[in-house]
Amino acid sequence: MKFNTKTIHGGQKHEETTGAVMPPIFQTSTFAQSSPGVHKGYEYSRAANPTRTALEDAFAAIENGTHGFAFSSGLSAIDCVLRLLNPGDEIITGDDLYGGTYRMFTRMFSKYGLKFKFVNTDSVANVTKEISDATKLIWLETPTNPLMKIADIAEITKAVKAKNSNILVAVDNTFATPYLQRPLDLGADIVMHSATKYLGGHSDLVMGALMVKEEKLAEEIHFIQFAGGAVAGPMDSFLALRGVKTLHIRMQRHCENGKAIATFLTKHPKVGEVYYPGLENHPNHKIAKEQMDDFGGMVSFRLKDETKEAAFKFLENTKVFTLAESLGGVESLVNHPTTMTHASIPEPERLKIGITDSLIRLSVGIEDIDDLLADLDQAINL
Ligand code: P1T
Repeated sequence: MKFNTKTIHGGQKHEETTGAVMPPIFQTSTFAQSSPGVHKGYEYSRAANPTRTALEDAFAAIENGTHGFAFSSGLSAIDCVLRLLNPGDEIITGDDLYGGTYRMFTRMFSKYGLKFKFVNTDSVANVTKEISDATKLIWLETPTNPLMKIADIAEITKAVKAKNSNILVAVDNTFATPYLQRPLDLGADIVMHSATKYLGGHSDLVMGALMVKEEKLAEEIHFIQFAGGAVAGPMDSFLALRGVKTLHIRMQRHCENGKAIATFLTKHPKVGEVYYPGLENHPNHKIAKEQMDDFGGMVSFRLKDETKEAAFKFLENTKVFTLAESLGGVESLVNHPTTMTHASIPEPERLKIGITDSLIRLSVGIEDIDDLLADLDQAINL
């Protein structure tokens, strides 16, 4: 199946008892057994629930995996991956990550003996030179949140596996989605999503996803999902599946609007730096062009007036863009990373990589582009 068919049909079958075309919301915690241990494949909804199964099969299909897993949040999906490791293991990851991911790495898992090395993952050598005997996981975000850096998934995976084929490579594919890039096809072992974002697509749920292609890894992840218990509920699974079915047409418009806005911003006399991998002057544009089918709907930028006051004036005055955390919904959002999504990163770390008070992040929605451009223009010119 082509991608645009997979989003709708991938892993899906009609419900057996009624023929319902869409999977019903099996809002139940438990399932009747005719004799102890004798049941119809479902026992208890933490282990599995039919609505979640339908979603998990769709998740696997769209990332070209064999197994998908739906978690109660993106962070609980990341938490699951880290639980594959043991005290003393090392993780090499990006220096630009979603603030909550950084917080989980540094403040939750460091105290259990995991060691994190943060490098700029837009260079393969930066990653490989940090590999030691203790390295067990490479965690990539690409494009990164919020600076839109690109990591070369295929080259990093090849170089890492050449050093030690047991090191796992995991990719947070939240910003790109499988519409734009498919990390499992590029050699990665695990794909992770905050399904809260583009996969769900309507800002009406919080959910995480993992997709893998290898049986043993799938078994380990299923064990942690079941034993740890951070599962997605039936109602949210239904909503996320409904979202996935339109991923391709939403992404098409997100990309068109994102490109138009990035181009508009680069030409605006009051705008400074613009961060969008589709721009030819983006430092990683070449690899972005090879790795991604288009460039997505996330755009970061700075006003030329780099004061916090100027940024706040803009952020308080957009009318179509809503000032809010999150991204990837049909509606356009604007965010101030230093005070919102990345506030949990200590200031010195943020400043080192350029997450300063002047940085503004847009999640470009699928509204009419004329309204979006007019809104940005009026707020910039205030
Ligand atoms: O919020 P949650 O569903 O738990 O997902 C966490 C997460 C993981 N990875 C990336 C790349 C993310 O962007 C996020 C969540 N990010 C936001 C809420 C945000 O506004 O950036």
